[in-house]
Amino acid sequence: MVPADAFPAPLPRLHAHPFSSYCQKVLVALYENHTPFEFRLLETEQSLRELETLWPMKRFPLLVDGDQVVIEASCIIEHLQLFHPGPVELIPADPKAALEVRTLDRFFDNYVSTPQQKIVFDRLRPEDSRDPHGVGEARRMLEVSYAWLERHMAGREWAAGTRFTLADCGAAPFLFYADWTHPIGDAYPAVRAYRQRLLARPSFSRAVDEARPYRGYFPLGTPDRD
Ligand SMILES: N[C@@H](CCC(=O)N[C@@H](CS)C(=O)NCC(=O)O)C(=O)O
Repeated sequence: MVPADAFPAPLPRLHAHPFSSYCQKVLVALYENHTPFEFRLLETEQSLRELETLWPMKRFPLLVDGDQVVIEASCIIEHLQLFHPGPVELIPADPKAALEVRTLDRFFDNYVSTPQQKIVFDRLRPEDSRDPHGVGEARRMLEVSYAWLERHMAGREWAAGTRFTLADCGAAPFLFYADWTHPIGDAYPAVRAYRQRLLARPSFSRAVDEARPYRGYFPLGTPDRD
């Protein structure tokens, strides 16, 4: 008789890069719950071809778990909670509380990360293909987002209240890079304090440290801090 655990299931495999904000969002979730996983570093041509075979959009992170291929950072975190739950419940069981968490998760993806990436990707374009109008719009959107978040964070520790959730997993890398891209000014003390709390969280602090060797990749120039 072969014991049931003689052939343990393979670990979920994360195709990712440590410097990518969306990958850090998932890494924070994995580190919060000390979830074992295999890291497939997207660096070589072969690793990028492998990604394209799994997901023709070639966007990352991507999780392979058994026969499931899971795309999108938020969905990967939802998947981890369903199939590899740990002590930190990143999406609350209560549906109304979960809706608030998912709403804030959308806020950080769409209104912090998207304009931040617009500015960074514009800098990577050839100079004669840049889009100053779009970059101006992205900077204005970030200002509006900081102002909204300043009011939202008043009296809160984490984005959805007293517990660290999915929303904070994204907020951590997105505010980290947003501040490098379009500084969070003195007019937003609650947002700055929240960013500092996120940086002090062991899960995110680990992700930041693992990404340090790649800081030269940041096309706007890396500030001498964080
Ligand atoms: N909506 C995706 C966005 C992922 C994303 O934009 N990833 C970036 C890295 S941070 C990427 O794949 N960049 C490669 C590219 O744009 O080709 C998610 O939530 O996971």
